[in-house]
Amino acid sequence: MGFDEMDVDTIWMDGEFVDWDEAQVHVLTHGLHYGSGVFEGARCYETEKGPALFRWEEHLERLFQSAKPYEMDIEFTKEELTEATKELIRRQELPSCYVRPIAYYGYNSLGVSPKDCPTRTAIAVWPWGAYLGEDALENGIDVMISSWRKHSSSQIPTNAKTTGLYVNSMLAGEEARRNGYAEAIVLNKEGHVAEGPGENVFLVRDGEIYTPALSESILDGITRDSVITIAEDLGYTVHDNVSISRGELNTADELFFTGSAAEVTPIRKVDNVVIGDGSRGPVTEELQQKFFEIVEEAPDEYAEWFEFVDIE
Ligand code: PPE
Repeated sequence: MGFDEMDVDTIWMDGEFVDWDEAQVHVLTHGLHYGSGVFEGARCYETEKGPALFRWEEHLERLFQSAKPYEMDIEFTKEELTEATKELIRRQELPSCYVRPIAYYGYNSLGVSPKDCPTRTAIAVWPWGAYLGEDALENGIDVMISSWRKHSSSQIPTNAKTTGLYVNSMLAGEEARRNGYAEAIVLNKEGHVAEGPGENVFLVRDGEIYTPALSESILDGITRDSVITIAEDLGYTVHDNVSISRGELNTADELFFTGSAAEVTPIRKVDNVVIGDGSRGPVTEELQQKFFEIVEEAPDEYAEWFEFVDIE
């Protein structure tokens, strides 16, 4: 995201709509020093029925669940956060955008214990195109297996979307890009395939679909869940409770990433190994097309996935 290309001037902070330039925190903010924030990333799509937040309920639910292990009390209700988000989208007149809610321990006393630190909450929205580039959606990307392992869920709750976790994602992603790859795949402590730095990973073999189990120290991705549902609705068998070994990536017919930002992105190479025929595979293409058709049409069949912004 380049901040200069943004056409956004308002951010919601702790109940107020503030100017972009005023949306600041104190340098002794707890979350800055210790990574004690939880956040979400969702998309608002320009559907044929108007702008709509995609799977917003699930994103809000995960935000509140993420706060739990950190004993963080988000001082706003889901309804208030929903209204704030819709109002931000209306005010900036954005037909489609990315939505980033965050809750974090703010400034009071410093020290690892967040005692007496207020929980602060903010929401920003901005236009965000294809996460890994338009070309990536069609032609796929080259990824490397990171030399960094993902933290284990016995070390930190990996199913909570916590800001501090993302230094691991940063290390893995930057290592990949330094080496000429678009993105990384990160193995977990056991050496099984976990996920990307900001994506879940799927494998297609002999017409069936596989994705690592939630017990593999991954984020319970909402796009992962959407794609599983779409695949099953299309008649595919999906194995979402399995371990996947590194070697299985090489021999897969197809691989792809999912994520709110990444949507459905094909993977054409892992390290230097060509996956399938080295382009977007037919199953990936079918799922991707269906995914984009759904977010474009907001069909009745998937009505519960959409929260309309109600622009006048
Ligand atoms: N794993 C990780 C580690 C992750 O960060 C994401 C989302 C996913 C899986 C997919 O989850 P979901 O979005 O619910 O399908 N990554 C977000 C952050 C991207 C960023 O660069 O920041 C996202 O896609 O919004």
